[in-house]
Amino acid sequence: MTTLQDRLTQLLPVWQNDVKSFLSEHGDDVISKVTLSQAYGGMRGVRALVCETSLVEPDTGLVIRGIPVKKLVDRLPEEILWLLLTSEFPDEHQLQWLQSDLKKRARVPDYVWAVLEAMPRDSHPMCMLNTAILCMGRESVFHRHYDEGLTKDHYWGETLDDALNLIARLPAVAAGIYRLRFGKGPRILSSPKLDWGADFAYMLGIDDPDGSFAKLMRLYLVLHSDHESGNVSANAAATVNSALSDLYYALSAGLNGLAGPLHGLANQECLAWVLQTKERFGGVPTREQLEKYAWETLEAGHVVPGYGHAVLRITDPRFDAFLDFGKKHCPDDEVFQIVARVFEVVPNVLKQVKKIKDPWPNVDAASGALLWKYGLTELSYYTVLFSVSRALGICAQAVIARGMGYPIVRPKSSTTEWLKKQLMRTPVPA
Ligand code: AMX
Repeated sequence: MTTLQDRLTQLLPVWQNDVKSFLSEHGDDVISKVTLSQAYGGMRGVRALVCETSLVEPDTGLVIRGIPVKKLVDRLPEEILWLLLTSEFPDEHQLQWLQSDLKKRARVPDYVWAVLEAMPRDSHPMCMLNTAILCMGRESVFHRHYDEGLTKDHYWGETLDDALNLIARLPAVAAGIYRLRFGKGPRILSSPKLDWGADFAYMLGIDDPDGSFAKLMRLYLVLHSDHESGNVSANAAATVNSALSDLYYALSAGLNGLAGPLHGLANQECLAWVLQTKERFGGVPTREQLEKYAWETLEAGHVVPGYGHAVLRITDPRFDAFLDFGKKHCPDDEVFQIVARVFEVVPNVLKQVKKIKDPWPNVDAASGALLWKYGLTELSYYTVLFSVSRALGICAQAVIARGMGYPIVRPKSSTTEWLKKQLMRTPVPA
């Protein structure tokens, strides 16, 4: 039976040689140009990064290692982790190995709980999660071995060790934060029999008589796992990783970015917006009421959370997957019904605002309603769930970056003065 370490030892030299010969033939070819608007506009659309784990094109949405995300909805998050890292699904033995390896690494050190318990009670759960990740950094295998003189060809193996340790512990850390921060009672210990996603659901302590909350968590963890490398969290993590900071620093950097309302925090804001409409209209609003409310939001200078995307120009397939789950498991739930109705109304409103490039729902537009239905009603916790999932992609990208020997990230910046000198130069007469 091959372990992840064995398989990557076989695959990495093949990938390295492939890229080496590709570069030697095409190293000077141009793949993108940069306009002044792009330089000022968050580099939108500039193709200047390489990411092997996934691809997001405007008209298709997330594709993980060549497979559209819609075809991955019945897979376990552990299978996705293996896929992200190796470009293959694990066979039955490999999956069992990965699951038992994660179990062996899952114990959260006591000092993490002591630090979390010492934090002010009103700390944001994302701040608690990132604090926990950073304080576990003292255990970084990469860091320790780097200090002992680790050579470059071994960087990826130690980073994989860090990745597996982090991924193994994150569900327990995140569930512990939930129970501590929201007064849910003592921590629930991991169950040795459960898979990674179901165990997370179990440790949260949400009532789940028919097992459908565990199903939702698995789906949630698969859908948020990766979204190529240009988004704020992946990009921040990759940049920090490129400095050979250990994965605890890199993951934390990425998740600090995920905590922003234009990125991962949008799921919290989106459900808040949906609940406001419910309260204001005393139940499921009519289409007319929703349309009016959407305009009011825009006219007040706010975004409609859960809608729009920097890359996508279609309904996010991850939103579709959540909508399908809701239709199956809670079609009569009022909050879910509002989410479905918002989808019927809001794109038509946003289409009328010229500057908005994507009027369609993104992944955050539906997930909160489903969590709410299962009694996970603490909105400020939602980005922590997103984080546990996104750690899969961020960690996989970091291992591959180290395995491929990518250099430190260092794009060039310019001042407005320099740009003006370049672009406003009086043309030389012919
Ligand atoms: N509601 C109102 N205005 C919106 C909007 C929305 N849903 N989506 C875009 N706009 C506005 C932008 O704020 C921007 O206005 P400005 O020029 O006055 O600053 C203008 O339309 C052009 O934006 P864009 O090119 O269409 O999008 P972008 O790439 O700059 O931003 C995003 C993308 C996601 C930040 C934006 O659509 C947004 O703020 N959406 C709501 C928040 C949200 O759902 N975020 C989650 C995204 C997915 C994720 O990371 N989890």
